Amino acid sequence: MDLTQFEHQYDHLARDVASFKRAISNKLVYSVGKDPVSARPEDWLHAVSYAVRDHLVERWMKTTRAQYAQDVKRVYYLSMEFLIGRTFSNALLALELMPTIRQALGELDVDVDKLFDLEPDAALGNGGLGRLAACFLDSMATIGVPGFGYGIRYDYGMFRQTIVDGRQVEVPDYWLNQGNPWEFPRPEVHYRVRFGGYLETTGQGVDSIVRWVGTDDVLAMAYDTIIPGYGTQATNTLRLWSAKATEEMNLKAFNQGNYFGAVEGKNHSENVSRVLYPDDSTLSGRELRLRQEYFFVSASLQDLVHRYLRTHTGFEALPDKVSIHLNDTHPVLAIPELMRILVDEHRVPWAQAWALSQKVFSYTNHTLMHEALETWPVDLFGRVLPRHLRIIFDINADFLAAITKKNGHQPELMRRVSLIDESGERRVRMAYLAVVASHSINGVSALHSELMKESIFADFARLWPERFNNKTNGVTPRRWLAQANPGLAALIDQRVGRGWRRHLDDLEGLRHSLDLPGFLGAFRKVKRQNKERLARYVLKHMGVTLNPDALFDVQVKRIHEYKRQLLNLLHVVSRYRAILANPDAQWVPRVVVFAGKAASAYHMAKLVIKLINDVARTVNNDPRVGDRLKVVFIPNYSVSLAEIIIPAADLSEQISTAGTEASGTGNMKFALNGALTIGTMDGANVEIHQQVGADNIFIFGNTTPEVAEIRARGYQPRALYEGNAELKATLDAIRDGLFSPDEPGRFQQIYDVLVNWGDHYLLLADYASYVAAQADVDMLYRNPDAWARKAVLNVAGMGVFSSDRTIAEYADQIWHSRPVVLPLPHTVQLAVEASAAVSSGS
Ligand code: 26W
Repeated sequence: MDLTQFEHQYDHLARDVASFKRAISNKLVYSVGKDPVSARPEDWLHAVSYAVRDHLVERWMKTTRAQYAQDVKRVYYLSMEFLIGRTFSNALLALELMPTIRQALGELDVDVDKLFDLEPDAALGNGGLGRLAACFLDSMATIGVPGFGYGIRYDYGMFRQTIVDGRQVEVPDYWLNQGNPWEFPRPEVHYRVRFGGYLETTGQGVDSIVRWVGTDDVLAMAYDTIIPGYGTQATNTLRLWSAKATEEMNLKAFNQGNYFGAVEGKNHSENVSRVLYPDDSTLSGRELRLRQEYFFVSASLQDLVHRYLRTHTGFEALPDKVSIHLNDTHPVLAIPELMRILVDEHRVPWAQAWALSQKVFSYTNHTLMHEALETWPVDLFGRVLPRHLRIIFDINADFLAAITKKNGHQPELMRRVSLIDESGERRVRMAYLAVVASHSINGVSALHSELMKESIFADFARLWPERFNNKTNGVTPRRWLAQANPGLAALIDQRVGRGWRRHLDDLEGLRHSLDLPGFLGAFRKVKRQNKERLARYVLKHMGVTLNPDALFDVQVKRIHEYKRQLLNLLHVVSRYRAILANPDAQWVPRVVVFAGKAASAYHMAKLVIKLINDVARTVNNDPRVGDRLKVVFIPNYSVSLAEIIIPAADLSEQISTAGTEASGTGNMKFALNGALTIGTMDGANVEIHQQVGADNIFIFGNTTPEVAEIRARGYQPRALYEGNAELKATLDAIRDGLFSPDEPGRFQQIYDVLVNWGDHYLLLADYASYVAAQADVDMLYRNPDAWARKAVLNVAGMGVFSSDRTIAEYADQIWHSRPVVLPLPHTVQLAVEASAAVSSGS
């Protein structure tokens, strides 16, 4: 088709208020099918979403066409999780349509702020890893990296957390029940994904042909979501796969009159995309999880190979046109799957297929925690994916032969690096497979990347030092500043202009504003308004009144022992006791905010939630305490809640045991929103410390080498307990039921873990220095201007933590991708042509 002619046949969409009023009304009637007189707010939300989405579609098609025309290298970001949150206000921001839509809806008598709150979060992730993937999509589009996200369209995302009698109760999150106006179902884009069966081999050695037969199949169907870039016409695509049965029903059962039996199989096979595993950092090891991993990886690989072959013959150019990035080990089956497609389906010789694979794959590690490292029992693996197990054995044989050739016969080394762990029940080591197959292996903060080379991948880092590198995480300033904190965004605009949304380093310019009359006052006013907004939320949803003049001390993240919410709580309890002992001292009023989900089977994390709630109830209802201390556990932490909580924080708690938090990204969001950090020298805190300067952060606790030394010497938490009267009294109070009078023994276990069972995360070793740092916090907060100065210096130093910087480094150093060049927008193009005509005199 002649594209120019085609372009004249659809409307280039107008962006004025009147046009939007018309478009929204039309969508309401003709797409949603609702009469304006009976439309519910949900209907209006869908109508306006469709109207806005149309504007993204134009950009999307332009970008896709340009990508094809320029035959650019595409980056495929494979991730089991994308924690997107809401899309509507993000899209308005990307299209710079917020004021227009506000006015258009206002004139239609619809309250836009009410609509924002109706949109469910797309919570297709657990925590840090999934949210990072979402920030990366935003940055790839913004800086023009031709990227595709591939993942799973879970029917049920991260569970909704309710708190019943102080305990976490999980509720299913059926986020699609109102429909999802942002996705495009693509029933024509589907692939067969096979499971089970057995292998038939013909021929010998390199010429042998393996056929995988007798499988149980399911279809993967594509759903596309447009990812808009900011300040650019470029967009990208997030393609999520949903399982469809290969046959609607079993006709034999149906004909025998067994209707329900006939659809049972369908339900069973479609379970593979039903629900997100709500496990952050422990491997469940369940068969359905392995099936999920293969399901999305197989569909994605078939799809990208298909796309490549539309414009290429042969696979020689594959590494120049395709990068596949593995977000942790969850998509590592992509490696044997690519080998299977190349060798079994396209008859590419094994050695050549392997060489291509090594150029295509790169891998990010997100945790050093042992219990998070994925390994799968060989038995289970062989039952579900016999062909892939065989391929992994073959890769392993080649790999072990190669290192033997290089280093001589070293049985001990072979045992350590083998892709198969033979020490007990035989297991496949997914992280090692990722390392062996990838040309780049990166950690997510400077410290983590070093520790990764010293610990879990030490042998590999010696074999291939050039493959290992660091890419410190970042966050998107569009969602985490412009969208979440419009007040601060507007203040920054006045001082340094609007360019920081794409060039976060511009925030450096705030340093010059520190001494401008009124600036610190304006900054404090914004913070105060954000605290009022959070206080309104807490009052409405929890019935607890917060004083916005108090210091808001915030720890929000997954509940995990290594993140040490308990250490925070020990300080809270000590403070509570001190207030009771000395009520007339000059206390700095504090509100301590917690939020976060516990994995459903994580007993200790759930007990911590109960303790936080029991402490909150006790403290908040103790008339002797008053405003000096309030404690709240806000239920159901999520992306959209984070957007309310983070801008309201004065103090950001980043207090993991040194050496355990790979990076953290919440730490960056808080500092970007003008909170001061109290933290250990862990993860990206180390780099935040470096950026903001030692005077503008509260660092405490043992460092990573000190932690190692304490453990090596034989750590004795009981000695610390007995040697510190305040600590002892605090732990005794928890143990003896001060917060659980109805069940005095409820928290005995928490006491035991810390005092008697080794305190694995060294809370007691860091307690005294943490409490001392908290005293410094109080002292500084008494001087509002001094506090605000440091807070501004935190914002000013956050430029490097933009995910745009992170993605530019990935694109440059790992993917070697180039941005797609977009034709100028229609109107600009005409203007350029006109001025060219004038200057050339034609
Ligand atoms: C297989 C079970 C499982 C599930 C999730 C194992 C491991 C995970 C993730 C790797 C946990 C995770 O989200 N890690 C976090 O990744 C963030 C982004 O890089 C970092 O900022 C966090 O420090 C890290 O904990």
